[in-house]
Amino acid sequence: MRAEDTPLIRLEDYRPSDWLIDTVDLDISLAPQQTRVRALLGLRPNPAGRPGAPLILDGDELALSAIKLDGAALDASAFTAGPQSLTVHAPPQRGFTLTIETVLDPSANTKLMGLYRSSRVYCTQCEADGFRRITYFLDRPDVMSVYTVRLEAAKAEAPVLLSNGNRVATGEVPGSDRHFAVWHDPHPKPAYLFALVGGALDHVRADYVTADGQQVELAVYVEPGKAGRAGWALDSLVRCMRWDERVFGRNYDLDVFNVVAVSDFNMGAMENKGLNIFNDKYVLADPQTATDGDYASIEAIIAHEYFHNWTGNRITCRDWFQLCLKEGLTVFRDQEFSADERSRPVKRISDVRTLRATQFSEDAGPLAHPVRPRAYKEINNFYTPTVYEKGAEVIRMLKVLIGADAFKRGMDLYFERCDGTAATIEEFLACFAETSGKDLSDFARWYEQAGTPTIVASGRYDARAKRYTLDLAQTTPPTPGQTTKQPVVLPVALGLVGKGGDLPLTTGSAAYAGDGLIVLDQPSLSVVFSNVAEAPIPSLLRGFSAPVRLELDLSDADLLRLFSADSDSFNRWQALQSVATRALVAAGRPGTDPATLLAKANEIAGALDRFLREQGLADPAFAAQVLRLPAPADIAREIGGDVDPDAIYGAHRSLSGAIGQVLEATLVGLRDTLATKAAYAPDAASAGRRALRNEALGLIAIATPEMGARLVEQQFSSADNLTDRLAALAAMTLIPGEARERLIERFAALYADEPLVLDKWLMAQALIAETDTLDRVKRLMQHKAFSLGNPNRVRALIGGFAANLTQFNRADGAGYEFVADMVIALDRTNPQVASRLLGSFKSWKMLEPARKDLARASLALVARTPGLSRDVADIAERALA
Ligand code: 0A1
Ligand code: ZN
Repeated sequence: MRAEDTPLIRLEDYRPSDWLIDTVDLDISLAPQQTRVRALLGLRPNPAGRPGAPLILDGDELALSAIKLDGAALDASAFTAGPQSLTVHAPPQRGFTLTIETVLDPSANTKLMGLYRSSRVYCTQCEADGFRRITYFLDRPDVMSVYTVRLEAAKAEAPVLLSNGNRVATGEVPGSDRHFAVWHDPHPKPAYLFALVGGALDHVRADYVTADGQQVELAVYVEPGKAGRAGWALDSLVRCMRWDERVFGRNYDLDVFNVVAVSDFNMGAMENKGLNIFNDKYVLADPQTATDGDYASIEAIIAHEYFHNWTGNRITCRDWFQLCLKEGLTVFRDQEFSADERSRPVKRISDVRTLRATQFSEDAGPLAHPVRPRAYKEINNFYTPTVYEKGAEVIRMLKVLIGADAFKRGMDLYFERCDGTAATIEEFLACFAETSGKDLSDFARWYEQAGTPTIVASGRYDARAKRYTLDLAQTTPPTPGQTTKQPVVLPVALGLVGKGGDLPLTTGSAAYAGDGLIVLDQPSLSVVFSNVAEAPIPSLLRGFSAPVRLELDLSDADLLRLFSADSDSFNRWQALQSVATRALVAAGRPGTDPATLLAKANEIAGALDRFLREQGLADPAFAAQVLRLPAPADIAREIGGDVDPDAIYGAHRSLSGAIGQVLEATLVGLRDTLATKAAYAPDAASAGRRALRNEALGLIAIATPEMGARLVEQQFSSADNLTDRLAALAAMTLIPGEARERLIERFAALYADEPLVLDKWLMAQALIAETDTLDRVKRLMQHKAFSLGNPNRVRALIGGFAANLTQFNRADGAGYEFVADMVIALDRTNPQVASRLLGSFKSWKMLEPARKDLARASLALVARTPGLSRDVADIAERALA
């Protein structure tokens, strides 16, 4: 496939389906190589479609074995069947049934779309368009059907048989070693939410009663022997179900809710109705095999998939252009849940770090696209940080702009009005326009316009008139296909910080919405505050109220004052990050005097020292975030062009090392104070203490490697949990030498039977910023822990390498060549994993000219490879454009 040959699907070409499928009866007889699928579809013409239209069903690599219309065999001339479609030329213009039989080979399905086998477990993945790999269908989200599914399998091979909805029958197949289960899902759903699971699985279960009194059986299914690791997922499920009842008034709506963990999965997890299927990485946890970060991710992703039951399943998307309708909103909901369960400011900081690292970089490169794209060639390439994370930011801004009360009423209206439908962004926004009485047509531009806006801000204080004037201007840089940009509606939460804290805000400006909020909805504006008693320091974008870059010309001294005095925790953290970023941006450019960076290191270290001594123990999770400098990749993005990754990494190391040296005594003392004899517990407070200890360990390792290595050894040997062991390993990867290699071996031996832990081991090595890392990665590909067939292994080792700023971007281009070769190899078996890996090239255009040429050459090599999947061809084409 060449990308030029693939049709572009456009939002403006949307039209309703000519046919509807009200009911689907599936009879699936599972067998490893020959699974038989009989689908009985209840069809009728769509009153909103074109009368007399043929019936064209989607397929993907299918083979038809039988077809009947209203129970009678169809004449061969009445239909045309191929691997990619099935057309009934002149279907009756009334309701009728179609029976379709196909035969599948789940064991040969390496794409992990449709029905496949993972470690002897049958499972499905149908979003976005995998159902058409099971049977011919109108595989589009606005065709919604009621499903009844009969599953049959050998009892020994698949004692557990699950599908969507409620189980209505089970039994033996007489005269055989097989059994069956029948599932019925009363809620009409699009095909992408269909799922089945069959296998020998253990489970943990709990009874749940919804706020409106419905009994629900909850269960988490895992590979045999792993039930001891399923408790946290189940616990998270119960907590998020209660939270959704309390905060969004949403109750669950079936008698059962099942979660299944599988070990081969292209993404994180999937919200199939009543039967969520997960990458086992986001289910399995115990203190020995999961880190604090894993516990937090499991909680968040369990919640995310559960929350989809209302935002995604009960109300789904009319078409795939509306993907953000379910994804942005559901990410917003899971972020809020985690913020309530843990620390809100710390959650916000970590979400903003992710947003900047993944979405801002996407927005700044050739793969930039709007939150709601207008055209695509391959929808699977649009499950992006822009659709998910920026999509969530848009919802967050909406809430800030219309206020919590109108937002809540808007959500209620949306749930009431759109329940059971396949909706659009316009329908969603209309609910909030109605409850807030505001015109949201300008706000809607957030869905259409790609690129990260920049706000340029400056302030002037007139001491005589006691007036402070704040000038704000916005611009959005051009992105592919969008050369000119319109202003967007930007909520700018702010405070004016005086010596004794926030000053009262008095202004007659129409842009001031009260409660410390300016709405910047034009190219520029000025807001004049009166009765300002002293020269203030502006604290802008509090809580990161809009997903933008901010250019505000504050001195480092003012920023350090905000760091110590701002009432907004996010901006306290941001202030110190800004000081460090500025220093690193300057040092990352050629020709800067190293002495300047060292002077800055002392200044930053002084502020940190005070902070750690006075407040480090008050909120260790926050302190850990403060101690973590912006990553080298953040600095590269900030520089934006002619980037030399080695110079940036070098500056980063120098700054960290210098800060670490000044702070040594404080860090060591803090580590001692935070050490605990209590057994591991995954709660946020305990995790925060470990995070701070381990952040300190990393700095010590860079600043004083001998002491670092000693502390690492101690920590590794005495730790009772993976979080501390892995942090020790990560710190040791910063210290070249024999001791590091020995620790790497020790870790591998300890976790030889734990693939998910070895993924972290693979990644820690792939991230080492040294020139022999590429050879190490190639060697590790031969390790028994690695397999090109498993997406988690590939993401850990190859994906980890592609995220290694200095080594992926090696000056000799060998990093690009390696990743390009891997993309080409993976594309033959799993195009989705291959195209995601190719996405690692998304920032190539900001590099200095020599690297840029090398990166372009590797991308071009991929692009001209014969037989590419649509997934990879699409990314290669857009990345090169
Ligand atoms: N809807 C899922 C994401 C998802 C998308 C595609 C997949 O196919 C491989 C799998 C999962 C979510 O948002 O969690
Ligand atoms: Zn989702």
